[in-house]
Amino acid sequence: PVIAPPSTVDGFVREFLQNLNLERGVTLSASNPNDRYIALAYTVRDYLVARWLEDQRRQRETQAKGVCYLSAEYLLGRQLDNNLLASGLTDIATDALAACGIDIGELRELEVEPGLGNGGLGRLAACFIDSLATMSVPNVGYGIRYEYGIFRQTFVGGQQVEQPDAWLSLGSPWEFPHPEAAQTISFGGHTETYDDGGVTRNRWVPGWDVEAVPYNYMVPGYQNGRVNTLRLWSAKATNSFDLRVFNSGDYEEAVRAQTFAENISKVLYPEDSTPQGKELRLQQQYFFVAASIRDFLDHQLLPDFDLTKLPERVIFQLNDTHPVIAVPEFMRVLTDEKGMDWDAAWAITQQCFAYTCHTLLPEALEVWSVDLLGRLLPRHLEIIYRINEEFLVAVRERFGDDEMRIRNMSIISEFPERSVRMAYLATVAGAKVNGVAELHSQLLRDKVLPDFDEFYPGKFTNVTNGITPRRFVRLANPQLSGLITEALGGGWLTDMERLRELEAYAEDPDFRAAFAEVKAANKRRLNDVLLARDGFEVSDGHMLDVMVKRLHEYKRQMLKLLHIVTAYEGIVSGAVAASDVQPRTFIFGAKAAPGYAMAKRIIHLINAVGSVVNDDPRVEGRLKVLFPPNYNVTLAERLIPAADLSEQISLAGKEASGTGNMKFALNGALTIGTDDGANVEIRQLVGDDNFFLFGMSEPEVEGLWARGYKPSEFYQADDHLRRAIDLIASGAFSDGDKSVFEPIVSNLLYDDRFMVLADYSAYIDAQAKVDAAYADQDAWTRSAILNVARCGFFSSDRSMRDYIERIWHTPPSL
Ligand code: DL6
Repeated sequence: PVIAPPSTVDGFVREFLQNLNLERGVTLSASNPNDRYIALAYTVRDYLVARWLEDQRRQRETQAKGVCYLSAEYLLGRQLDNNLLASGLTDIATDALAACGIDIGELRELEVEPGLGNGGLGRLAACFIDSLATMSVPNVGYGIRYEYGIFRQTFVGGQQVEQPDAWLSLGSPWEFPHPEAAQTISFGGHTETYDDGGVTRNRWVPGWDVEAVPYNYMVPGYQNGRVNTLRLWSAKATNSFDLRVFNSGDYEEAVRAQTFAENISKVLYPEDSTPQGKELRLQQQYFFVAASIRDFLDHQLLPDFDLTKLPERVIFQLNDTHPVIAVPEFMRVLTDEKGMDWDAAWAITQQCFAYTCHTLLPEALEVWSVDLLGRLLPRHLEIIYRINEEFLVAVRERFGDDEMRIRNMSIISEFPERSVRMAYLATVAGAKVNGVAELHSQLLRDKVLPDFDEFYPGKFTNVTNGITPRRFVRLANPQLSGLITEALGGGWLTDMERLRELEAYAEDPDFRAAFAEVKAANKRRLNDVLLARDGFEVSDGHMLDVMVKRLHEYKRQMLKLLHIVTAYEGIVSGAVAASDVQPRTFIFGAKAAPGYAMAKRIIHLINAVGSVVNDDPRVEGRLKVLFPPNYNVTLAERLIPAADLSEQISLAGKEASGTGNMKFALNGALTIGTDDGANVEIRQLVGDDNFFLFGMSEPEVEGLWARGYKPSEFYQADDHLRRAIDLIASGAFSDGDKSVFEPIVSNLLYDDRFMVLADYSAYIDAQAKVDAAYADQDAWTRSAILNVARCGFFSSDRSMRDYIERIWHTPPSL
């Protein structure tokens, strides 16, 4: 048995020094900071590993029902602090390192976060596995160990330039590679029929294969001794070198196959809402789900496991459409490999999968051309055809020969090319389908998949997203956490509804003063971070107005920017005295998909407006625009606790949920937002007095489209709007060159798919209310406290409870 080192400062010191010597091959005095960071990480691992092994042993023995979470993305953030917190070792480790003359804070800063996700979807997966471990629910998270995660963003002349994210270059101490446990994953080839004792069956004769090597990560629960597993797959060539070719002297040819295979897990696709339908992406998707299913069936189950009992043992949760190819793969394994008959296999499949949809944008719903799918996975295409055939027979039985409906519901679409609609396949196969906020789930049923909702009563449900309070409150905001613990005592971090008890404290002037001091301290801390990182200063006395999220037109960073340009134009035109302006610092954080030209132009414009506004003496420093590059989880943890105002301003009906909105509210920022995604629920919980609502509702958006939306009419009708747009068009932010931002201007005036101009005046009015409210600091603080007190609902522990009760039926296994 593995025994954890003693939980004392001495014990920690000994283990740490041993790791420096044995794992890094250096003495303390000869070690460099990276040696020390890695030895520290190994030391923390040493404390967790005994529990991890024990939990795996017990799970194997009890075969309790568990969740296999299939996700192409996990945006984990840094691991060190989280693992120290979970294991209760933070103080011991700090003291132990101090005893060795090392400041643990310096080592913390060396960790490169694994950016294995694009944004909300990947971060949600990371929050969920944290909550499952904290709730002692059996779970393996399965995904891809991309060698390069989300690109590192830099700005050159205000424009985004992408750099590769070589997060593994200094070593990754949190992972356990298992090359000996690699799975062989096949692709290509053809199918054939054969005679199986008088029955004609189909089988796959693949053309090529790769190895999937598992890398295991520990997922410790919060101070409960539980450690679950995250298993990420890395691709390797099956025969690294074809010796024959190598010996013939054709070195290039010999390594070509290796490079080809290893490309599969090379890089994360940096699009979060416009999948490109690239072959490599389908390879990635199949690669990781095939390896995961095989891993589950061959290694997690006992050898004599009765496969008809699978629904009592596992649920595979499909995180968006990326892993949906798992459905035909599971069917293929059960029928072709395990010899189960089709109907029995299908009945099991329909109980073992559930699907979460994370979007309403039609372009984000993945489809794969039949051509490509048939070439890469010919047997899977046959299986999909059969699933569809039987499904459409059932649809006909129910609705008659309504050809329009059949065409609309078919998993195979015919236009613009014959392709497989992965969301439909997931809906047909899944026991449950859920959206990620009340409004989103409603729109999913009513607008995206209405025929399916009618056909499958009870299949659709909602689970509103959540965020882990361990990372986003306790670690990100230690001072606020301390204040809450002083007021409520311990225990709230795993029972966030208890934050309600803070409501009474909102009425206590001493508590309000302490709360305001925490916010001020978080702003000072942010100032230090931004100064060191980017040379930015956060001025005293400024309201911090923050918009951080992926850059996408539907999220409407442009609307935020028009507000800034309006405020600036007011000052420079003399309409408003600078001295009357409420000082504000606007902070943006956003990456644009590298191929998304309009998003990149908007980034350029934000930076351009920033450099003009920040340098204009007429502004008297009362408006400031900061855009720190490379927004990531680490920066979020510093920015969010310092924010006063959270910008959640997507066009109603476009943002599925949002999770940043929850993080801000739980850290005491007030939201200015539309009635979209989880904003709706945040507002319902915190109350209208503590939320700045503006803009069209979803039905109003639909109504305006139906009547015919002409953005130029809004431009003509609104003086402020016209002046702001004219200022951009005049070249004021591009050294007089009118052409630079012309595409943005004409897009707004003549297209404006996301109705920025239609919501502009409501937004400006709401911002005036924000200014007025902020002038009364004490009342603002009271609202901020009420936001914290009333948002416990948005803990991902609650989301997990909802999934468990309504979808998974996987109780804790202690
Ligand atoms: O559910 C997590 C997250 C939501 O909070 C966001 O609202 C949603 O945009 C995001 N979805 C995606 C996938 N595709 N798109 N678009 O990233 O999921």
